[in-house]
Amino acid sequence: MAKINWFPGHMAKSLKELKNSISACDYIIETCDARLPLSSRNPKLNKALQDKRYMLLLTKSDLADPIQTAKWIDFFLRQKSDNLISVMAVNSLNQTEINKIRIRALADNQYIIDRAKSRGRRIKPIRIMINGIPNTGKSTLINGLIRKKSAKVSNRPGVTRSLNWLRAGTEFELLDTPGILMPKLETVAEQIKLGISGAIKDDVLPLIEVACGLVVILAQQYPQIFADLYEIKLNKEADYSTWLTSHELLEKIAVRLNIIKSGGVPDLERTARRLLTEFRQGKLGRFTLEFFDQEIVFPASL
Ligand SMILES: Nc1nc2c(ncn2[C@@H]2O[C@H](COP(=O)(O)OP(=O)(O)OP(=O)(O)O)[C@@H](O)[C@H]2O)c(=O)[nH]1
Ligand SMILES: [Mg+2]
Repeated sequence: MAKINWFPGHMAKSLKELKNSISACDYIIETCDARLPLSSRNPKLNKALQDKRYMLLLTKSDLADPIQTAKWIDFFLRQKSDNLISVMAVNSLNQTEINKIRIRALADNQYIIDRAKSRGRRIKPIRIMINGIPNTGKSTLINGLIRKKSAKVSNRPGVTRSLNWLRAGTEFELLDTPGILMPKLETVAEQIKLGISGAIKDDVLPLIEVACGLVVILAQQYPQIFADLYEIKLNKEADYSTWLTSHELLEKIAVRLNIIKSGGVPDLERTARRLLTEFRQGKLGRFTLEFFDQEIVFPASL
């Protein structure tokens, strides 16, 4: 799989602006995708902002495997530090869950309110920067916290293109920021997982390979779903970590869904698109793509 490089101009510009804005913020909420909590973090960005206290928020938890999400929260809680104050998971489409985030963010910053009170100063809203890689639900979270559809949201990555302050009542001022990916993605596995999750623009992705990557993960971690969703029985002897076997499985799915080109050939491009769309919408079920206690074996480069 060729190296993907998707670091458009607005990301480079925003990275600089984020560094400049950080001193005006009291706290950070870093969003990452609950289905791939390591690969969906940007170490470069975190290094630039490292001195601020922050909450790590695993978003889209309604799409992730709940058992694995609980394990990941535990994993990050064990890494708590002076800066990493809270670790939570959220379905940002659910207002009750958003309210829990609001309460935790207030509690984490109560000391600022207490300090202002003790000095007889006016209590100002807590200023929170929301950052994270593209499409991890930053703008959605902000709209939930301010209870208005003010920030633009879309199922495509790279929608927010500039920094934008929004007021949430008297409690918070929230800085919506553009999602910033790493300029270079290191491994095939990382590219595949980010591609599946929707963090990289589909136009720059080899969709068939990404869909094969999804098949590889599902066949290793959730093999039962092939029978449940497509009535395909996996061969227990087969090695589903290769491009060849995953291609074959994708072809079987195409046949099963009757996605066929003229001449009776399975249409892999359309099948890949359909599989990825349904996965991202949660229509296939709740799945995690990355496991802290198990390695997925991915195909080597093509
Ligand atoms: N199922 C589910 N979908 C979510 C959740 N949070 C956000 N979304 C969806 O994810 C997509 C991306 O959300 P945005 O809020 O635009 O993401 P963003 O991080 O602001 O993206 P950029 O501005 O491109 O960096 C939208 O289709 C949202 O509806 C969640 O917790 N669960
Ligand atoms: Mg956004």
